[in-house]
Amino acid sequence: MKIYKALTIAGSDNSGGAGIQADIKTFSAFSVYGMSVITAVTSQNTTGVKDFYKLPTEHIKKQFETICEDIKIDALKTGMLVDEEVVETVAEFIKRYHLKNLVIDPVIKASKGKDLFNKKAIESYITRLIPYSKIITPNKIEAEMLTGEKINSVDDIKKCARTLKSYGAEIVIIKGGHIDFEDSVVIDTVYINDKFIYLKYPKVQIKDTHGTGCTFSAAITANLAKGIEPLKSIRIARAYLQGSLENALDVGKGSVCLNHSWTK
Ligand code: PXL
Repeated sequence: MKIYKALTIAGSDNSGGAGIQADIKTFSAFSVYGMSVITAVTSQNTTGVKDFYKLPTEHIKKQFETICEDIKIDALKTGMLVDEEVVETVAEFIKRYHLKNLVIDPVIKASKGKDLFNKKAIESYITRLIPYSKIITPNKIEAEMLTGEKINSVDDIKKCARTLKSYGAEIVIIKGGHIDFEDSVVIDTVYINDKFIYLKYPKVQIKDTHGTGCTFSAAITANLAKGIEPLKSIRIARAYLQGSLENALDVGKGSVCLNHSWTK
């Protein structure tokens, strides 16, 4: 049996809802062998992020190098990259090892009390990393921060997607979770081959959650790793995310956690 291998470069969420932990659980749900390069370690639970510690860039490089020297990576994704040094490190490794199938989840927003990103890194994303990406998956805020544009209408979303594509991304997905088209649905906009495709799902009425962006991008990455074509990978990933939201788990006192194993 062929083993498909995927790598996540992201932060650790010790409470298991987002970041590295969500990514690895998702890779496993698709029977893809998961690996990690940890950029930072957060201290958090379902009520919020209390603190985070960035690992020294040299150590992040060593994690990356040891994997690349040994194992063929079929697809990879990025999450919380913290600062421009890490963004540039990822770009260097992608170039050096000719890595393919990069999914960028540009985790930029400040999350419950702690900034997960340094604004200087935005420029590095645009000039160094996005040119290597197959798919980029920003939410509204991230798309606005990366483009300097505002999203208030469907036309704004299209304009923003075109700008992100002009940075070198092959496929752009602007997630609809923070955009209110209609009360009862979430619409993700996929810009692919100069066409706009809309993925429409009923809004799941649950308490606050986190890790949805990590899970969605990890599911896309897992399917790309298996050699599934991008649009199909995106559709499979979105259906999987919906199931993990509909079967969410009340693990702690705060936000609910996605159920990564709901398909089993
Ligand atoms: O969902 C964004 C995110 C990504 N990565 C880590 C996080 C969070 C949000 O809290 O903690 C490690």
